[in-house]
Amino acid sequence: MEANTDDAYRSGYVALAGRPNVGKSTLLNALIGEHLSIVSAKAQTTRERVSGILTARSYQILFIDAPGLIEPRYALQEAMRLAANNAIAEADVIVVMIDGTRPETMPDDETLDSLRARSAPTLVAINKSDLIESRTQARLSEAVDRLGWPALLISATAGEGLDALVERIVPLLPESPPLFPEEGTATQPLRFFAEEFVRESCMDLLRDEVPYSVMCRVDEFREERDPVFIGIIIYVERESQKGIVIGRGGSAIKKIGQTSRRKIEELIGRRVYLELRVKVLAGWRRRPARLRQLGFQLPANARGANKGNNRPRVG
Ligand SMILES: Nc1nc2c(ncn2[C@@H]2O[C@H](COP(=O)(O)OP(=O)(O)OP(=O)(O)O)[C@@H](O)[C@H]2O)c(=O)[nH]1
Ligand SMILES: [Mg+2]
Repeated sequence: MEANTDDAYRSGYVALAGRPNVGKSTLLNALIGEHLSIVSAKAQTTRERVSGILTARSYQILFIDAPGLIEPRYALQEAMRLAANNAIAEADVIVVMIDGTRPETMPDDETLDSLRARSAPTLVAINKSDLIESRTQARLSEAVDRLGWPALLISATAGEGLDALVERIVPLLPESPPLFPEEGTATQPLRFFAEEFVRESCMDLLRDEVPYSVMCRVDEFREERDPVFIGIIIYVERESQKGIVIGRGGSAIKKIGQTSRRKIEELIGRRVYLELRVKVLAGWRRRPARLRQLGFQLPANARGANKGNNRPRVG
């Protein structure tokens, strides 16, 4: 992709902002050409920002895939919303994504106001163009017109419109030498990806509330061994969920291990021995202090387990 027509080298941060499930992570992966950010058919998959670097002869873009823009109802969602807000606050260019098959996946008015207040160059990417039906067209055009930003149709899964999107972004970036090394696409450590790939398999293979109660943490990582030894703890919130993650005779955890090991091996290009263990960390999603210990950044006034509306809610 070569989009810059003037001589200046351009480089900057581009935030992918949008409601859950509109395809932000799929787009990040498609733009970078690697599986960096986990994707699932379920909403609220991404919990922390994931960055990918796209380097070309005349520009370098750091794309930030962030959690979906949600109305937080408990502590983990507050951390997710903060991560999304921070990505928007740091961006040189904002790409607001909507799911073209569901015009109602527009960010809410308050969010739109705060995006406008940022007054950063903003584009709208209408995703899932491969699925948009003609009867949705009118409603979609009306919704997009109301946004008032230039809009492009894309399909992250089919790879359509992605070159055009990059071509629109590049002239909006500041003139700057590359901000990151020119080789390499990821900015996060291997451990992060190992944890995320196990969680992605959990999102795929487990149902209802269970995948939302899963959190993965590496507790042993031995790169000097062959195969590389990676020990990961899968935390759940309740004893009953532990049984579900393990499955009858260990069948579920075996499947989770097989699928995630393959993804980790592909990323690091080496054979991996993956050891998974399941532990209960009671109600971790609703406990701000616990979440901070686990490395999540929360707003100063994050609500605790007994305050506010803490009904479990997904999607
Ligand atoms: N048909 C079609 N499906 C898509 C497209 N882009 C993404 N999807 C699907 O949409 C679902 C959600 O994709 P994600 O990339 O996880 O969405 P997200 O916006 O990152 O979601 P959160 O992390 O929950 O905020 C997945 O099942 C994707 O395969 C597209 O262009 N066309
Ligand atoms: Mg995502």
